[in-house]
Amino acid sequence: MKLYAVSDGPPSLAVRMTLKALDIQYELINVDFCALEHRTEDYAKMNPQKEIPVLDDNGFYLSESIAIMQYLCDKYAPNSTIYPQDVNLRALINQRLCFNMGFYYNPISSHSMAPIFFDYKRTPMSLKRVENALEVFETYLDRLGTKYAAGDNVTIADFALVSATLCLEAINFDLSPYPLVQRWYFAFKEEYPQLWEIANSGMQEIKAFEQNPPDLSEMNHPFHPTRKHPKA
Ligand SMILES: N[C@@H](CCC(=O)N[C@@H](CS)C(=O)NCC(=O)O)C(=O)O
Repeated sequence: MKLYAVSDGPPSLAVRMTLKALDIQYELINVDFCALEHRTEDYAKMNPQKEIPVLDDNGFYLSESIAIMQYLCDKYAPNSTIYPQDVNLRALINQRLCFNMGFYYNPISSHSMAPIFFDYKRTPMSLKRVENALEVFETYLDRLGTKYAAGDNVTIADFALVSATLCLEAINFDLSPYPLVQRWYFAFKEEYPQLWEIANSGMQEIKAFEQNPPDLSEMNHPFHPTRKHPKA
């Protein structure tokens, strides 16, 4: 099994945490985002979205981190507590995964990563969207009253949400107005040091880029705001 991953990419880190939690052996293939290794036509054969990560399980190619995490659990650890079979537990985990993908990670990534890698600006609006996402996560934790995002056991939903939240730590974002989010995040670090080690390696890289941004003029990424459309 091979995982094409970017070392500081939250979706890649969430998948790597899943592989580690399930003790699955695999080959980690580092994709160099700044060198645009994921924008090539060869890469697009594995994932036409040209996004990282991609799993290659003996010729079965799968992209989208949620789908990959669910596949790994279903195929290799169907009785695991990180993605249990119980319909209601699983529904809540799936809800939190969708929440992360559709509501939480996007504003966080736009506020933390896009200014570093694409030269977009941090604005009052991007900040408000992050605050809104954190408020909702705080509410979910409050209403469920559990240690982790979908129950008292850690699940793949926590891997996704931790990976998103670490982007905020990397830019020194103050989580103290969200005490339950902060408690959940610290509990994960403390209870799962081996999984946190994976997340932390990405967090440290983002932190270093935040302090010393990559040369975007060299990168020429198609999403860069000043890059002209190739057909223009
Ligand atoms: N929904 C995808 C998102 C993956 C994603 O956004 N990956 C980033 C790297 S962290 C990427 O490949 N972006 C493509 C680009 O910006 O060129 C997933 O969860 O796997």
